[in-house]
Amino acid sequence: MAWPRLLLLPCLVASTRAAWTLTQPGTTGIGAMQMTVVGPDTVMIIDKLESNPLSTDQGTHALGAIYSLKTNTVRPLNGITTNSFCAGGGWLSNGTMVNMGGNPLVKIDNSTAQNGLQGVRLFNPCNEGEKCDVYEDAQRIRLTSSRWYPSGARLSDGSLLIIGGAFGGGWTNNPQLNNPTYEFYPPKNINGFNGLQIPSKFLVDTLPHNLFPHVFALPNGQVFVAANNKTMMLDWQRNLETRLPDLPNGQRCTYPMSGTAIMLPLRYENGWAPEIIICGGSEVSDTVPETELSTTTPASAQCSRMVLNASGIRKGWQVEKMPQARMMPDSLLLPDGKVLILNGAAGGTAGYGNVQNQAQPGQRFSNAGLPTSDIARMYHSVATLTPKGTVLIAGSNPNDNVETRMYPTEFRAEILSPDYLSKPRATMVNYPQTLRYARRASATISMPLGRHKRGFFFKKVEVVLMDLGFSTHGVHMDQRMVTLPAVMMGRKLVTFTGPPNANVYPPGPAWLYIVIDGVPTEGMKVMVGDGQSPPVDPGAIANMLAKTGNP
Ligand SMILES: *[C@@H]1O[C@H](CO)[C@@H](O)[C@H](O)[C@H]1NC(C)=O
Ligand SMILES: *[C@@H]1O[C@H](CO)[C@@H](O)[C@H](O)[C@H]1NC(C)=O
Ligand SMILES: *[C@@H]1O[C@H](CO)[C@@H](O)[C@H](O)[C@H]1NC(C)=O
Ligand SMILES: *[C@@H]1O[C@H](CO)[C@@H](O)[C@H](O)[C@H]1NC(C)=O
Ligand SMILES: [Cu+2]
Repeated sequence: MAWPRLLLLPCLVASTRAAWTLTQPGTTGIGAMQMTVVGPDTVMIIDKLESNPLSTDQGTHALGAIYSLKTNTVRPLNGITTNSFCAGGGWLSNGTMVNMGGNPLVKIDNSTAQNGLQGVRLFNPCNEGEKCDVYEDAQRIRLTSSRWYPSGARLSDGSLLIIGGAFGGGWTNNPQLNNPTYEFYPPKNINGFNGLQIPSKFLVDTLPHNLFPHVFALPNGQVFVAANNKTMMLDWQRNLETRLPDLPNGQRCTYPMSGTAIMLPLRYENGWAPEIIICGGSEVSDTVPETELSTTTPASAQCSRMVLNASGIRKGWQVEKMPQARMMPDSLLLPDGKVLILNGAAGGTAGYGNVQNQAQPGQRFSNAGLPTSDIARMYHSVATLTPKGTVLIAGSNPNDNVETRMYPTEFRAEILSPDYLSKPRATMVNYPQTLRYARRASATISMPLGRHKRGFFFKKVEVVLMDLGFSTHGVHMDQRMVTLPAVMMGRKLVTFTGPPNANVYPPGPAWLYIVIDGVPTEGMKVMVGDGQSPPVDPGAIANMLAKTGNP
């Protein structure tokens, strides 16, 4: 990728006309159902077992791959032994990725994936060029119960909350399939459950449309959860559910009425007050039977937003409209504070839209200057911001197995470059490897040459910490942006203060971007907190293994 070098071209400095661009630089080798950034140049992709062209070292169909943003090629991930179909994922405080849940045993061609409904797949990132694979051992490490379509969120102690899902695959959830519980990885002895799953009434009341709930760890230590047209805060430390208002006008936001949810940037200027926005999905009643839903069932254009503090909750959900209705959209936080809403279907088309966070209601949405794609990104498509500041878009496979008819299994990857990448861009030269809570830190930036010569001047420097999250089914688990108070010391040194506590940014991996007059540097990986493993309770693990089957 040529961004840093491009910045040195004087002509580029002179012409700062911003433009978004879209390219198709590579293919993914497997269906891109799940995606998470693992390194500066690497993105993990996870699929189910199907007739993927990419093979593991054993010659079987690959279920996982590492996509290189440098070469736009993939290498297979070995070691996924269970069926990761429709699994969720997240990262622990020590930098290990957890992929959890999935689907039953499947055999295709000469490849077999064991029952993955209780699967826990671990991955420790390595440098590009090194080889690191997925680790699974269901005898030692597994979920308490079957979870197809579970969600996850990293908590303030660095562990993962794993919530919801179904005992088996299907389309719409129902009382027989529903797994209305949550658990932790690693297992905890908490509230009397000693490593076992904890019932959630919310996940009963949100049937039938409650799979892949939208979940965000909040600065108050609780967890926001949205499913169907309902929302709540879960106080996991006390096992208490506090209901929040329903989404207005019948908007439903979780599978199969998939909308997208985002926690807007947590900004130090307003005390890191969390604001949630939920866009798209459906306004069709959840009592309409499956048999009456079709590809022509309209999607919702509604976005509902609410600040999750006392006054915000009193005010309730505020409603605005996107330019287009979208089912199964993806939404991404960009380091410049904008929210990009993309992908999805609205009567069989795909396109892009954009929300500008700071703009006034009514002017907030803009799709001016955004390219459109001729690739339909529908069910089982993904998108993520990359450390480079680009957006990697891949997938779409509304089929049982690899399919070449309409809508085919889509292996083409696209890179969307936001307008800020066509502007002169600083590079981060020095930065901290770890960031401690409320402690000072500093980074050094180097300005593009052309601007230096003219006595480079800028108005605003922002230090932004991002969790790029885990993307699947339009759900972006753990996606998070936190701004940090910063001052410029001279022209190169930026000093800033780490996040105030583990509720504002749970301990674990983050990407640090410095945004100068709206143009972010490349993101650098930092560990927030001490990099230690989350608490491990051998008693809770032993109890869980003793009391739960291994399917
Ligand atoms: C399965 O394995 C057999 C024996 O190695 C081989 O002959 C056959 O071509 C393989 N089938 C597929 C679909 O890969
Ligand atoms: C949410 O959905 C339920 C079940 O269909 C319905 O009874 C309730 O009225 C809805 N809430 C709102 C605010 O529309
Ligand atoms: C809630 O957050 C909003 C937006 O940041 C802020 O204006 C308001 O004062 C906060 N209210 C309370 C009660 O903290
Ligand atoms: C992180 O913690 C998990 C849970 O205890 C453990 O399985 C994993 O091996 C740890 N990773 C590292 C790099 O120590
Ligand atoms: Cu799925």
